[in-house]
This record gives sequence, C-alpha cells and structure tokens, in this order.
Amino acid sequence: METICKLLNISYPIFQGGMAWVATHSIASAVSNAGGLGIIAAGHAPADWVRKEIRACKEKTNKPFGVNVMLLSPYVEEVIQVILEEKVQVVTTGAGNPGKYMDALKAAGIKVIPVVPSVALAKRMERCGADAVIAEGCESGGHIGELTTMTLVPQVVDAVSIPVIAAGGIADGRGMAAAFMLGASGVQIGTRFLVAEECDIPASYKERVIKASDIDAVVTGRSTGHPVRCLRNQLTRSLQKIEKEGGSEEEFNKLGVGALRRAAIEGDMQTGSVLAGQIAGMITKEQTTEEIIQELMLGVKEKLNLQVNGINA
Ligand code: TUI
Repeated sequence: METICKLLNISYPIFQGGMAWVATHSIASAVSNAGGLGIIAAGHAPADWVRKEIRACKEKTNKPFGVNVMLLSPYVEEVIQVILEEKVQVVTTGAGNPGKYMDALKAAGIKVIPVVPSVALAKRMERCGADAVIAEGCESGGHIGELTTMTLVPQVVDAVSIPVIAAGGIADGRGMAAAFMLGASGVQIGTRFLVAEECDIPASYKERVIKASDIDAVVTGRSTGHPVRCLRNQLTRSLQKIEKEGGSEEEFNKLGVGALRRAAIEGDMQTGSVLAGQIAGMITKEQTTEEIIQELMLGVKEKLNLQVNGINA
C-alpha cells in the first residue's frame, strides 16, 4: 500500500480507471486532487485532443496524474509522442502489449503501468521494465480478459516482484480490503467514478448505472475475440442475437461503430455502448469525487482493522 503511494507520490492507493470517452481532465484532476491517481483516457482520440486534456488537467491540479493509452487506437504513436513532450508522470496501457514503447517512456522518467489480463503478460511486462502492473479481472467494464479478479490478482502477485494493482469489481472499502488480502498494493476503480459529480458524462448514463441491477452488465463480442462488458440495452440485445444466430462479423461490427461515443457523449442509452462493470448494481447515488475517495479509505481502514482484531482475538 505504501509502496505504490511512494512510487507515484500520491496519498491513497486508488487509481481511477482510464475509461474511453469518459475519463477527461475533469474527473482525472478531481481524483488527483482528492489524493488518488487521476487518469485521462486517450481511447480512440487523436493526439491533439490528448494534449489539450493533459494541459487542462495541469491547470486544475498540481498533483501527479496519468494517461491511459488504448493500444488498439490508430493514434497510438502520436499519443505516445504527446505524452513524452508533455512529461506526464504516469502511463497506463490497455488492450495490448506496450513493450515497444517502454524504453522511450522509461527514458523520459515516466512510470509505466500496463493492464495485464494474464500471468504471462505480467511477467513479460516486468522483464521489459514496467514499474507496476494492473491485474484487471473480467468483472470490469469495457474490453475484458478471461480471468476474474479473485483468481488473477493472487496469481500475478505470486509471479512478479513489482507492485500489483487490482481492478475489476471493486467499488467500496470491502472490495479494496479484499484486494489487499489477495496481495494487491492498490486498486483501480472505474464504474464508481462514472457517477462522480466531476465525471462529465450525460445524466442519462449516470442514471442508467444507478438503476443497474447485479445482472445487468453483460458481455458481447466473445465470438469475435473482442469481448466487451456493458449494460444491457437494445444494442446488447441486437449484438447477442447476431452472435447467437451466427451472423457475420461485419454485421456485428457495424452496430458497434461509434457506440462508445453515442453513449458517453450523446447519452444514447439504447444504441450506445454503456460500458460499466459487474459492480454497477451496488452503485446507488451520485457523489463528489472527494466523498467517494474518503468513503473508500474509511471503509478499507475499518475492514482491515477488523481483520487485524479478528486475528488477534
Ligand atoms: O482496455 C481495457 N478496457 C477497454 S479498452 C476499450 S476501447 C475498445 N473499443 C473497441 C474494442 C476494444 C476496445 C474499452 N474498454 N482494459 C484493459 C485491458 N487490457 N483489458 C484486457 C486487456 C488486455 C488484453 C490483451 C491487455 C493486454 C493484452 O495483451 C495481448 C497481447 O498482445 O499480448
């Protein structure tokens, strides 16, 4: 717990997930100001958008923050260049292997923390110089791997000696405490920050997350090799129908084009891809980022004290 805070010069071991089209400078600066690590998601955005967001974040906070690089983006090379020029403190990566960018980022003194869905990739990342890894279970929203947080985190912890951040299915102090019990040094939280006041998404998106039940976050795209978890709606029903009836990949992909944007920018909760994790069912209200982080820290301390007392009793 202490190691990751010292490494990144943050107060609390809480990363905000790099959610494409959602995690702008607004939520990122709020999380960093509240003592966690705010993260701007580059997603599929062009490099000039990323530069603007980094500069806006610097205006709003003096604390460290990160940029998440989505490795399937066509703009990866330019985004990495912007990150180097702007001297961002931390880079997290998703949806691929960031190996070829590692040397340049490390040479610029940037801390690199890749998301890994497996032990093999965690080991590879440690070998090529990652400062920590984020072990993300398939409870997460968005693009997911095969393993759950409960099974992935301890296996990655055993396999590497760098700090491991747990992600997927964590939204309160209990989940955080559980992650520490599995050997994690910190947590990454996405879904709960969707409903932060400083999270600039349409009200319809926040209402949909608040309304979600435990079984509303479904996975589509397993058959195409790009499984994505999002909240049930007209889009997921159409995608599931195509998958079930063995429709073409072209037909499937056509529905997905622009779907992230439709949900997160336009607030279209029917044909948009409303990315959220399985823990959405537990989220009941909008709060300030500061309140969320304070509640998480109070909750985790209470649980960890109970644990120590339980053992001592
Ligand atoms: O990246 C995410 N979550 C995301 S990215 C995203 S945008 C998107 N849009 C359309 C299609 C796909 C994505 C929405 N949500 N989470 C981190 C994450 N990384 N989950 C899984 C992985 C991952 C998968 C394979 C990381 C590395 C990896 O390596 C494969 C290899 O090349 O070794």
